Formats: sequence, structure tokens, C-alpha cells
Amino acid sequence: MKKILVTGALGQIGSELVIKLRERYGINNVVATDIRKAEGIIAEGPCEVIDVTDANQLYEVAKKYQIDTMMHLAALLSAKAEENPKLAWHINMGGLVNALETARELNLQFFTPSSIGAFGPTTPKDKTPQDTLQRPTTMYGVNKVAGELLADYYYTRFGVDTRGVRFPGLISYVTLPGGGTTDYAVEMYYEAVKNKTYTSYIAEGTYMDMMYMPDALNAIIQLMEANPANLKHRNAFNITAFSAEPEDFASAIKKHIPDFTLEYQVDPVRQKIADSWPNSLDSTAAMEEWGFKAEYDLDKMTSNMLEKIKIKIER
Ligand code: AKB
Repeated sequence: MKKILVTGALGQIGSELVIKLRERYGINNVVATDIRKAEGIIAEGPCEVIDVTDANQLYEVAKKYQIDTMMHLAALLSAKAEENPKLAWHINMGGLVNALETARELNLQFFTPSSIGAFGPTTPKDKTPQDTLQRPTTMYGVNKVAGELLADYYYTRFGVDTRGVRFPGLISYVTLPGGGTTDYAVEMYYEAVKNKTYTSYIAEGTYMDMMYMPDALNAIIQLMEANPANLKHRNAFNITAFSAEPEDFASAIKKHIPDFTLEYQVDPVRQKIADSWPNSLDSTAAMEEWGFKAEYDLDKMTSNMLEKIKIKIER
């Protein structure tokens, strides 16, 4: 990876990934693209406004900067996709095909994330295997499974060096997620610092995989730099840091803010999505094929999140 283009660069993952990639590969070697105009720290390096559903724009920008790697992050998340399934298909699938076509035409290395959302209610719920039944019941899940297959297809059919992971819920204090089902966990940390109380839209006892953003960024870089000879799966590696339900987050927060309280007002739409997802993934394939390892467990992440949010709010 020498010259990288990131789509969705202003989103929850992109806004941190761009900074990390620029530190590693040089500020001028990472082009941040998004449908919105970049400002602040992201705008200090090369930036372009791109609508990923416009194949030509994507191709022209990749060509202009002589890109050799694309990290395609632009997508609608699960809850937003359920609100507007047709738009989700247009952005998530239309954008992905355009990105893969650019990768094929310009011979780019390619990363795109899948998600725990690629599984469905008939998937084994605990220690979900790498290769298993995938019959998701959400539009986001349909997009993610199709995306995994499409990325595999571009590798086997055209030799495009496609790679990817199935992300769990990602937790970060830098940029808020938007329109996801796992977003409740991020909201809980902010509300704990601001008001010492949070009302969860996800029900007690609902386990989902989670990960702190630094581990997610390291996973992307490690996978992209991995020796291709060791990759049996290439796309859609299960990765996870820990599995947690709302009460687990509350207990971890209470170690720092003892009078924190958690209440519930369950949103049936997002709860139905969460109920269709696994409780916990098995990430053995990622560990064996490219050495994936998460550094942050729930307690370590909680200390860091609370400290960073306090600083951010007090500023
Ligand atoms: C979402 O909740 O939609 C995402 C995901 C798990 O893919 N965070």
C-alpha cells in the first residue's frame, strides 16, 4: 500500500482510519473521499467529494491520484438501511460494484468491511463459525452477504486482491456512528459522562460482539499487509474483541461512575435486527491466517472511552 483512497472518509471508521493511514504511509499518500466536503484535520491532506454511486467520479479520482489501494467504507448502516431499503441497495451495492470495477480496471488492492449483520436468525448464535449458514433477514445483511460474495468473485474471476473483515459493533469517542444497531453502546458512554444515566433502545440480555476502534483500525492494516499466501478466506474474516449486553457496559461504567443508572425503552425495529445477529463470533480463522488479536477488552476500553469523552466534553 503506497497510495490509498478511502471512501466514506468522514464516517465513524473513515475519520480515524485516514489519520492512522496518513501517519503510517504519509499525509499525501492517503486521499480522503466522502459525499460531504472534508473540514478540519482530514482536510489537511488530499480530499475529494465523491458520490460512490457515480462510477465515473470514483474511477477518475483514483486515476488522478495514481491510487494503488482502495478502502471502500461508504455505506448505510443496519437501522438506516431498514428505514430505506431501496436507498440502501443503491448505495451499498451500487457503490460496492463501482468501487470493485475501479479496482479491477486500475489493478488496486481492495478492502471493504462486512459485518456481524451478514448473519441471520438461523446462523449458530454462539461462537459463530467463520464458514456457516448466512440467511440474514435485514436489507443491510442482504447487502453484506452479497458484498462478501462479490468481493470473492472479483478475486477468483479477475484476480483483484480483495480483502475484508466482518466487523462487530465499533466503539469510538472520535466520530459518532450513525444509523447502526450497535450505536447504543457509544451513546451509553456519552450519556454516562454527561448525565450519569442512559435509556437503552436495546433490551437487557441482548448480546452482540463489540470492538474498540483502535483494534478495528489495526485489524484493517494488518490484514491489508498480510502475506496473501497465508489467506485462505480473504474476504469477510470474523473478528471480535468481546461479546456484551447493555448491563455489561453499565457494570463497566459503574466502576468509574458508581451512581450511573441504566434504563430501557426498547425500539422494536432495532431490537429485531439485534435479535437476528449472533451473540459472539469465532475469530480463529483471522488469528491463524493473519495474526488478528484485539488489545482492548470491555474494562480497558471503558477506562479509555470515559477519559477521552470527559476531555472532549470539557474542551
Ligand atoms: C450496525 O449496527 O449497523 C453496525 C454493524 C454491526 O455493522 N455497527
